[in-house]
Amino acid sequence: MTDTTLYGALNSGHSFKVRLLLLMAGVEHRYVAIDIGQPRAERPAEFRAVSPFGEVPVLVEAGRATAQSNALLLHLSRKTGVLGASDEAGWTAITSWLFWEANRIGRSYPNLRWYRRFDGTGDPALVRWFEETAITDLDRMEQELADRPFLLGNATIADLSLAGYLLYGDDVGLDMSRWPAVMAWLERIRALPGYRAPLEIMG
Ligand SMILES: N[C@@H](CCC(=O)N[C@@H](CS)C(=O)NCC(=O)O)C(=O)O
Repeated sequence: MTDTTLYGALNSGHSFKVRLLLLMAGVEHRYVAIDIGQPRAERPAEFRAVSPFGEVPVLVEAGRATAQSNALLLHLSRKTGVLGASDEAGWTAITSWLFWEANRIGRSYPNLRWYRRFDGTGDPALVRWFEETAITDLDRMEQELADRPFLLGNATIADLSLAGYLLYGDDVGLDMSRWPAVMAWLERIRALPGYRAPLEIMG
């Protein structure tokens, strides 16, 4: 019986990247899918009791709950030795990408996807802004990945973090062929040992 539980949601790339790392690292855990279409107050009491911000993902280990996907990636990578860095400079570089993700591609693309796929009522000016910022962010990643297989050379949690939502492969109204290095990088992530597709593990 495991003392580790991950709460996530089917279409949450933030949850997906954490579950993927748990599976790739072989960490025994229970996964509980939360329906985030439900109002917060109606979600299961078990989840409401542990979720500090009302959001997924939340990881509970031996009774201690932690939120924020990138904090969880750092914690799990340090604990298991999987997809981490070999020295302090490497951890700093990973952390820098994780903060960039939280502020840029982890905000622009998921919001664009939300409005294009799940909620057609978004203010067109807002949706356009998410589209413009997603394009800027993908351009930046294209530049970065043009001359190396992964963000830091070898695969790390920084790759899982930035790729989280992109790995769903949804049509969000962007012509992804504009970013061939990003697309090739996603294929390299899909080829990593233990990789599992989002819809296979998040339901
Ligand atoms: N910064 C957070 C973002 C988490 C987040 O946005 N979670 C969304 C799903 S992807 C959520 O729980 N939405 C439902 C809600 O806020 O009630 C992280 O990286 O974990």
